[in-house]
Amino acid sequence: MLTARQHGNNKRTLAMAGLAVVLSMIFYSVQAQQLAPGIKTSKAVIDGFMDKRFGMFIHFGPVSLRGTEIGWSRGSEVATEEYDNLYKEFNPVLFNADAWVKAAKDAGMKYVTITAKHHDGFCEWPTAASDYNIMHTPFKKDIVGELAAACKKQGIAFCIYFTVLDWHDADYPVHSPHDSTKNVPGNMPRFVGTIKKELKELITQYKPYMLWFDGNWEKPWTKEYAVDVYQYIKSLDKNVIINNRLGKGEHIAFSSESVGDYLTPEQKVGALNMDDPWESCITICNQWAWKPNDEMKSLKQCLQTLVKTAGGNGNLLFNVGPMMDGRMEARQVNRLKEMGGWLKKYGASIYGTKGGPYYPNETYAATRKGNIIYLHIFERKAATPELPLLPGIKIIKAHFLNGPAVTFKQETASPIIIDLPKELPDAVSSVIVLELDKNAEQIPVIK
Ligand code: FHN
Repeated sequence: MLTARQHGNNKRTLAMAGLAVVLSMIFYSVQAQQLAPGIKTSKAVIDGFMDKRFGMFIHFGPVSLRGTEIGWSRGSEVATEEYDNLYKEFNPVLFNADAWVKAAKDAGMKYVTITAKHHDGFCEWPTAASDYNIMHTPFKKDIVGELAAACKKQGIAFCIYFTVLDWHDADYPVHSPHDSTKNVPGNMPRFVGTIKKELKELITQYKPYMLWFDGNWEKPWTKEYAVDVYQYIKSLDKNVIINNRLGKGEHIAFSSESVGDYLTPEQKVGALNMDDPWESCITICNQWAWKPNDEMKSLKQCLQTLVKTAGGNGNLLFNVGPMMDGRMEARQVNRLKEMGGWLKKYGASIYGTKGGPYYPNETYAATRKGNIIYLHIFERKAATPELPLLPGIKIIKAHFLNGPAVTFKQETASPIIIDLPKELPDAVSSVIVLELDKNAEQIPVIK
């Protein structure tokens, strides 16, 4: 039986808690929906990111024990209770951060992005925010920390994937994308506090070059939260790059709802865009997390995806899903090595270039740097392919990159004709260097 004083205390506690929620709602609702001036990541930092052109995405977690999709298979192919207890048997004893980073470097990748926390809420670093983390598995090693250290040691940029939706956290009101009866009232102000705590750990302990946010499409997440979190992140590190999935709205175009530095088309090559920075995220197989015998893309598909992405003025974040024991599949590592072999020969036509001036198509794509256009020929559909004319620009000479001269015809009012040899130097993508009499980067894009 409560005494009058206890009863009074309880009422005061409840009133205080209610007041705290109301105040936080007022804070978010009146807080400027725009970022404070001068807080955006600088153009110089973004330009440096875009020069890298090619990164590794890694989707990994206890779900690899089932070979089903990370997050999404929770409560569908894998019962929620079973999914949420996989961590108790998660023991990727063959995880070797140096080997993962080497695989990325051998592929010619310049950055690595790991799922530190996906929608299932499992944290791959020893967070103080919850016990649902790697230190409470049989493995007990900091996957995020070891990967960060390996990236630093091997001179490749370390990046972190972090989701703003967490179907496992009781404070996040959506508990399943498959069954809304499982959803709960939650407590978003407290949830945002938790993710700020997690982000502070990740940013201060591992110093990521870029934060790849995800999960911005569900109702509980708002632009106000996104502005608050973006500004909070910038208070910790003004140079960390943040993708546009922190804010609301589309992934492939900026809008008034956007918060973040670059666009994120998914599972497709983004459209040619010389104004907004963008990065396509695409899987080397079909699933993001590891799936036994998943269909893997051919070298032609992989390389032409990279070239078309660069041709569109974008980056490619190419995903692998390591197996439950911590190894990447040998076939995926080999495919990446083949990509690296091509980039060793022709990387000058990808890294540090701009896309265009021609729109990529099924026959060719173009990148450019200084007074050079790199023309990427995917296949010899015609002996003499035509290029739209370049008004006021003269091609001084043409040759295969690291190869023989190429004959061409350029007349004032006609398309440019390239004379291809019977055999192209590369079966997947051959690169022709067009040396111009003017700066190629100033040419307006040409349909
Ligand atoms: O739901 C996620 C998905 O699991 C994966 O992480 C991709 C990667 O871009 N993003 C979301 C789907 O858009």
